[in-house]
Amino acid sequence: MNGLALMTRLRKHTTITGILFFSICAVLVLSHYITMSSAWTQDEIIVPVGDIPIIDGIQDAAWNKANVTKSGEIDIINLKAMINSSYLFILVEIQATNHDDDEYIKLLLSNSSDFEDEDFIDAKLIQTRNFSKADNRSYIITDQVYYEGEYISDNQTNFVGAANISAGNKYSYYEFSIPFASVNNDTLNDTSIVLGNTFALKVEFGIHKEDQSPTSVERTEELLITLEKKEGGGNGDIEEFPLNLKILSYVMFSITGVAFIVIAVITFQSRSKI
Ligand SMILES: [Ca+2]
Ligand SMILES: [Ca+2]
Repeated sequence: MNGLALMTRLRKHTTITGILFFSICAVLVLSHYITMSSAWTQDEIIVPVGDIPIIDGIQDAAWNKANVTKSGEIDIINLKAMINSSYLFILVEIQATNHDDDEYIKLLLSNSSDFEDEDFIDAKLIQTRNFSKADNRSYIITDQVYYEGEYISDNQTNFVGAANISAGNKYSYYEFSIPFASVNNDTLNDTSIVLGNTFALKVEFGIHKEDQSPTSVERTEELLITLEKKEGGGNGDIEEFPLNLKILSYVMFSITGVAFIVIAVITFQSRSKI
């Protein structure tokens, strides 16, 4: 083999190695980006008219009429939402490997579709105690308001909530009944909930033992919920989820990336044969 042939072969190997290295890096970066960004499987949902659930921390049949979305990587958070004429009902299911006796769920509610920190003026907290012990399991509920960078208790709690654990699967359930503005229009401390409007919402999941600071706090990305408003009422058939543009953009980006890599390899191989 002469020097020119050796140089050509070395250049070919270097280029193939470079393309492979670039491809692996691109896949790793892309997969990491998808993991970090895929907060909700549906990050915009229409909240349909459903049934009235019993607020007891148990997932009853009424929730079959709710729309649902999922978040989380290790601790899975399933969120179901539906309305009747006066209340927004939200069920949060936590599929955690190990539940803590002092775990809590806090719903953070924006007064609109805006989702800067200061837009989430309202928080509904369900704090559990002795949660793994069926005999003395309990919970407390607190309405909160965002004030100077933190959530403090409202003067009045304007929602009903309950928490429990399913005996069958050990998941924990947090059930909320939140009144519309027509029932409670406390625009200083609470989100003013109106049919047809879109609200941003986040779910905070953590552990808060008495007289200690919260630990293991996980907060989802924002979820946009639009309260269904049907002309003339009706029983509110569940609507299809809107197209998730974020996930669609990931798929299109991935396909374009793979196509680019294939074209680059074919082009190089064609040149090397000339
Ligand atoms: Ca229930
Ligand atoms: Ca509040």
